Amino acid sequence: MEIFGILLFALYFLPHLASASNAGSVTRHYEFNIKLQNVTRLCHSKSIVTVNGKFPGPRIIAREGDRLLIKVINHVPNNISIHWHGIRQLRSGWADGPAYITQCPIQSGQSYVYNYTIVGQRGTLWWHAHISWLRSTLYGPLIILPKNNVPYPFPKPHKEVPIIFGEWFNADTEAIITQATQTGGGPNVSDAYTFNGLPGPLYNCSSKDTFKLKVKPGKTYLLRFINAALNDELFFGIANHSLTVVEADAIYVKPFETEVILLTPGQTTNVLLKTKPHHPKASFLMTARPYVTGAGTFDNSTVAGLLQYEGSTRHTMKKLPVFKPTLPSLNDTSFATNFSKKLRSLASAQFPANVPKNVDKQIFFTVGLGTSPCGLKNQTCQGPNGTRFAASINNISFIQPTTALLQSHFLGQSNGVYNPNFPVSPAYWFNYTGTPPNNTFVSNGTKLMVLPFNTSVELVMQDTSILGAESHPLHLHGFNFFVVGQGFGNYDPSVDPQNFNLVDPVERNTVGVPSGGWVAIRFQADNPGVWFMHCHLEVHTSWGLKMAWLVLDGKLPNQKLLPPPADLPKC
Ligand SMILES: *[C@@H]1O[C@H](CO)[C@@H](O)[C@H](O)[C@H]1NC(C)=O
Ligand SMILES: *[C@@H]1O[C@H](CO)[C@@H](O)[C@H](O)[C@H]1NC(C)=O
Ligand SMILES: *[C@@H]1O[C@H](CO)[C@@H](O)[C@H](O)[C@H]1NC(C)=O
Ligand SMILES: *[C@@H]1O[C@H](CO)[C@@H](O)[C@H](O)[C@H]1NC(C)=O
Ligand SMILES: *[C@@H]1O[C@H](CO)[C@@H](O)[C@H](O)[C@H]1NC(C)=O
Ligand SMILES: *[C@@H]1O[C@H](CO)[C@@H](O)[C@H](O)[C@H]1NC(C)=O
Ligand SMILES: *[C@@H]1O[C@H](CO)[C@@H](O)[C@H](O)[C@H]1NC(C)=O
Ligand SMILES: *[C@@H]1O[C@H](CO)[C@@H](O)[C@H](O)[C@H]1NC(C)=O
Ligand SMILES: *[C@@H]1O[C@H](CO)[C@@H](O)[C@H](O)[C@H]1NC(C)=O
Ligand SMILES: *[C@@H]1O[C@H](CO)[C@@H](O)[C@H](O)[C@H]1NC(C)=O
Ligand SMILES: *[C@@H]1O[C@H](CO)[C@@H](O)[C@H](O)[C@H]1NC(C)=O
Ligand SMILES: *[C@@H]1O[C@H](CO)[C@@H](O)[C@H](O)[C@H]1NC(C)=O
Ligand SMILES: [Cu+2]
Repeated sequence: MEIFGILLFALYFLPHLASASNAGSVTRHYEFNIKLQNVTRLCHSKSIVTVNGKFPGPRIIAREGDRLLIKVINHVPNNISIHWHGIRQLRSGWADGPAYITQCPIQSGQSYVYNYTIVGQRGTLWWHAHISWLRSTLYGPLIILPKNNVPYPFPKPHKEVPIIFGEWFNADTEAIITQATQTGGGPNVSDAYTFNGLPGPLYNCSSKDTFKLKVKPGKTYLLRFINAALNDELFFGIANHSLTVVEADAIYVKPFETEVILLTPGQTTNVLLKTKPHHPKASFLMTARPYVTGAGTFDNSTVAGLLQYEGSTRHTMKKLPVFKPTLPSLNDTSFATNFSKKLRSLASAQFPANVPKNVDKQIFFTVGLGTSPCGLKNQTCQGPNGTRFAASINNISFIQPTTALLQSHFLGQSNGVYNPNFPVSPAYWFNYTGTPPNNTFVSNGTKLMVLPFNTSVELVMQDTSILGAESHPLHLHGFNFFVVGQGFGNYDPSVDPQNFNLVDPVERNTVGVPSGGWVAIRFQADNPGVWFMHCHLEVHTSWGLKMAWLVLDGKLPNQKLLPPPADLPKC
């Protein structure tokens, strides 16, 4: 059974899969040893936090319906927690992973077994650290194959290849976010982007670290893309080859062809790549570079990998011409808009789009940047006009508690930990995408939005231009949602809902709030627990662009959060 024959590490996990191929749902055991490892890129060697010494981390491969038991053992000085990005975690919120939301961190020398079942999901997801900026090196694919003998709703690919985008920093990312928190300014940007940990030939001292996709002519490959970059949305393309998008965030979509894809951090997508019918006398670069809407400095570099047709000898390959793809310009918002409009649920009998048709609770969030006072006596900070950068939802910049929210809720000890009064709309109206208000200060707190079990929610997220309009990829834990509408300027509740798509909207877990615009989503709050929602640009999360939902238990026994596992870490 050769599924991931092309890439490194494949053999390591194939036995797990093979052992399950005849049975129904199985339990799969993994051990994640969190270790330091010296890794060199761009001629800079540094000690990074890894899983089992691998960078990027190992793949988890499972089937829909399987139970996963992943024992995470912390051998490093840092506190650790791991999030299984996009997994629904039905009634198993204790295994979701965000530090101080669903669990206290796994401290040095401790371990914790993440225990959950994959229900009704198949496709490409991923796992990553969910504490501070450690996900810069702690990440890897989480691949969910359909149940045995259930085919894909597209032709069976010849091979499947995960391609995970990352961001490489020569400096220690923990030092970078610590420094930014102290100064109040923007954190230093990365030195390179990577494909499967490799920056490629367009960077100095990096040609030997190039991702190569070796293909045969006349075949179809399933490429499983993941954007694990810390702070950047990325365009991607392959020279002279078009891509057919078939899935987004582990949900099948109506196939469409495109030269370029755009992924925000946190998003995943599966595409089919049809190779040329005959051996071309050329090699082809695949590249990725950022889509940027904000005003700050950013890493404007380009990662490249090679698409090589097998059979050419090393000697002839050297002489072949190499073609480069053309990517949209760094600020191409019209590409971003058109691309997101092409994404539609398959909405078939087998894979229906169960969009909530009636809305129990309508919610309006403003999302964006602002400032907070420097707070250092007689000093100025490095944010705008001597302030600190901050970010907020409905003007509330989230303050991380010192104990886990889910635990304090479950034990009835939420007093002094959080307030259950997150506002359903901003305190006052202003022209969200117009001239910024004079006062850019945000307020702060640890507030939760409480939802009775099975509430159907419509949430409009409105970008603000307080420090300049900017696209924010919002990620919701514990649920998928349907993206029913989007637009530019201020959302108009009397006009815009008429254009909502309730038939085949894309279903996903991370959506870009358009720069200077809004997006409307719907979801059914059918999963009891505390669920984090945050911008997946790590810098904005650090500045407070995050909040949490508390979904209460339902009446029936199977509508209640299960009790915490015995080894749940303590603060
Ligand atoms: C990493 O490199 C440093 C300095 O060369 C060395 O002291 C350390 O033992 C290395 N760590 C590992 C895990 O190899
Ligand atoms: C995993 O969770 C399930 C459901 O709560 C429980 O029955 C099972 O005992 C757990 N397994 C382990 C190894 O903790
Ligand atoms: C960030 O960049 C500045 C300017 O290049 C440098 O002085 C500083 O040391 C960097 N910070 C970290 C944590 O690497
Ligand atoms: C790459 O190296 C060349 C020559 O050493 C230097 O001029 C150039 O600035 C370097 N580029 C980057 C991005 O570091
Ligand atoms: C990236 O930014 C640097 C510094 O602002 C600039 O010199 C360089 O031309 C830019 N490169 C690209 C490819 O835009
Ligand atoms: C995008 O960037 C180009 C080149 O830097 C600039 O000329 C153009 O005005 C920008 N477009 C937008 C919409 O900001
Ligand atoms: C702050 O500055 C004021 C006026 O310049 C000075 O009187 C005061 O002592 C300073 N306070 C501290 C803590 O340095
Ligand atoms: C900073 O101060 C300038 C000049 O007073 C003002 O125009 C600008 O809006 C201020 N920016 C912020 C973010 O407060
Ligand atoms: C908001 O500001 C924009 C940009 O200045 C302007 O075009 C728009 O008319 C304003 N909207 C309202 C409702 O004032
Ligand atoms: C902002 O400040 C300017 C100049 O001080 C003033 O003219 C304007 O009315 C203020 N705007 C608001 C919304 O307070
Ligand atoms: C929260 O807001 C209060 C009141 O404005 C302020 O004193 C405090 O510094 C803020 N805390 C943080 C972490 O920004
Ligand atoms: C790890 O987390 C615990 C519990 O929140 C905290 O007390 C401790 O200071 C943290 N340690 C480190 C190294 O961050
Ligand atoms: Cu953001």
